[in-house]
Amino acid sequence: MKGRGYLTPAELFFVRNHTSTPAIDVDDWRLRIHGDGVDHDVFLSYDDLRRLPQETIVRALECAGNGRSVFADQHGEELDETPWKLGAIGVAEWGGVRLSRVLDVAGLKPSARDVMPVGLDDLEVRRPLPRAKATAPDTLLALDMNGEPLLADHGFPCRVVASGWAAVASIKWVGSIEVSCRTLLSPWNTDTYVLKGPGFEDDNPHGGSVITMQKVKSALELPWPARLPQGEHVVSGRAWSGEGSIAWVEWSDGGPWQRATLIEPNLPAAWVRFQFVWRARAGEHEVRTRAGDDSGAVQGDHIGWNELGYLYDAVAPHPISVEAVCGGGVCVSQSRE
Ligand SMILES: Nc1nc2c(c(=O)[nH]1)N[C@H]1C(S)=C(S)[C@@H](COP(=O)(O)O)O[C@H]1N2
Ligand SMILES: [Mo]
Repeated sequence: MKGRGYLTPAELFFVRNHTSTPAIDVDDWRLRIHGDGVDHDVFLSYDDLRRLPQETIVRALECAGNGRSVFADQHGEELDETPWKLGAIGVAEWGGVRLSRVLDVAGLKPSARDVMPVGLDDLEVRRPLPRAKATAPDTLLALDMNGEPLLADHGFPCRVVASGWAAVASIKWVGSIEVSCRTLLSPWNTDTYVLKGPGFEDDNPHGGSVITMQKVKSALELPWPARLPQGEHVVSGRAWSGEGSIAWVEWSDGGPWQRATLIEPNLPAAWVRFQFVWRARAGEHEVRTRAGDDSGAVQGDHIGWNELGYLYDAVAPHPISVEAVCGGGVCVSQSRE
């Protein structure tokens, strides 16, 4: 994303599929809304959705497993799930219809409790949203990403965008939505996408604590590990926080924490770009960043263990090896600084 502007281009946006991307013929596709939480079943076509009032919102989507490999390293463990560094996040402008409007077409009952969008991929990936989240003004059934129809990998013809929540709640390739007056469960809010381990409250019948909101995080826009020539560098990065916005970012190469400069825009539930000047001396370094958001949440140095390695929000030591610059047969070494 370095130098790429504020929004993540659709073709560079991370892709996370539990199975493969389904091929959907939009002319045959219908969105079915059903269950005891609505007055009647409805089937909506793509054109029906396009005819409902459209909105656009700029929002981040981040996988709950983002940072897992840093988490595993800090705990000295190996984890089987996807070993993300910090790239499983992107920010896009999403266009589409509020999910609440679509539910209203079917007559959402006051007694409705849970809303479960179901994907058309072969595992039927699905995850229930409590009514309050499903009907929040910024929960969208998105048709467009950055002004263009969704790409197949990102959920064409339509996907949920559940702002601020782990992106598993943002179901792609939605084919049906079940609305129920009872609690709905799926493997993706019982077996996985749940914090399991010592110290987690059990708020789910299978144990553990169901993941909803994302945390405060920051990352450098550098390869992992990075190599840089010795000298002054403008180092850039991005920081983000669930539904909040970022108040400040600091960095350190082992010395005292120093403020980084934030670069507008700084939208809530999206991210902010930051930069700082680093005088890189030859040798092996770890550069750390930490951010704080408008609710007062701050990135710490460490997080406790959870079995599936979710929601790593502690500081990530970014390995950078700095090479001495040689000219005319003379290498400028650290002592010449
Ligand atoms: N139908 C369906 N929706 C899905 C998934 C999936 O496998 N199938 N993966 C989820 C997960 S775990 C994430 S992180 C996001 C990734 O969205 P993206 O691939 O557009 O970045 O989609 C979510 N929605
Ligand atoms: Mo994910």
